[in-house]
Amino acid sequence: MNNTLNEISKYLQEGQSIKVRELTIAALDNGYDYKKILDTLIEAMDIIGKKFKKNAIYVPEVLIASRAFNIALDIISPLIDPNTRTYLGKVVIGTVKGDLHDIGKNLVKMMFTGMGFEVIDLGVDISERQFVDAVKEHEADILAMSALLTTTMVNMKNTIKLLEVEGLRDQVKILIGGAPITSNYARTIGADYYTTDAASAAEMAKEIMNNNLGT
Ligand code: B1M
Repeated sequence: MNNTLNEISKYLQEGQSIKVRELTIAALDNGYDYKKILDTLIEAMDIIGKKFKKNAIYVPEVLIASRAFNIALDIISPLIDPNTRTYLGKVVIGTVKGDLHDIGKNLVKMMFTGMGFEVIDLGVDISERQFVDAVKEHEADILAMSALLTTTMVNMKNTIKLLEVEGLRDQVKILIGGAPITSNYARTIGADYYTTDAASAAEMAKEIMNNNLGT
């Protein structure tokens, strides 16, 4: 990797969004292919994800790195021809009904985006009907649900039931997470996968798309 790309990577990992913005604009002005810059950004976010997983960095560092990532992405996005843009897959994500916690969900979303997924973020307090309609409308590969309250986790189960009723259950893989969720709970309610953290969620989603995981 050459100097400018190295610097973009370094400043992104440090969460220095002004520097990342300046260098991204300068790189484009100097004729760099936007794909190379995008690869650099994604690789840098991947490093952030790995460090976060190892507890080498914490939530604030991930959030500021993600902000720098998004600022650079906003500069690059208009250059990406929608006809040639390729994604690893499509993810519908949201926090379940009755639950307003979104910090973890946003981290998961950022890791998915960094990994190369197209992410449709429904936000918080998402009903079973909203999840199911979004899966249908966007033909999602993965439905990712987050819950932080013991009182709201049941809405994951209700969403899976509604997917079954609508005949959509076999068309989408379901990944769930959040502080009160366990692998046992995921199994009990018929979700396909569970992960403890945002970086593992993105890695697992990649494996799902590569068909490297059984359910
Ligand atoms: Co709330 N809250 N809160 N709260 N809040 C908790 C969750 C609680 C544990 C605090 C406590 O009592 N010790 C408790 C839940 C108890 C329980 O149900 N067992 C609680 C409560 C009770 C409440 C209210 C009911 C309080 C009240 O009003 N009486 C209320 C509920 C509002 C509602 O949702 N309807 C409430 C409100 C709030 C705030 C609005 C003030 C704020 C949320 C702000 C926001 O999100 N925008 C808030 C906060 C900040 C917390 C704590 C302090 C921090 C949560 C957080 O963001 N953690 C939390 C206590 C705690 O956890 N220490 C607490 C950081 C975040 C990165 O972690 O979201 O766990 P987390 O995400 C992790 C993993 O879980 C995983 O990845 C992330 C790490 O990489 N993950 C996934 C998350 N989603 C995933 C999805 C995946 C995979 C992994 O795949 C799809």
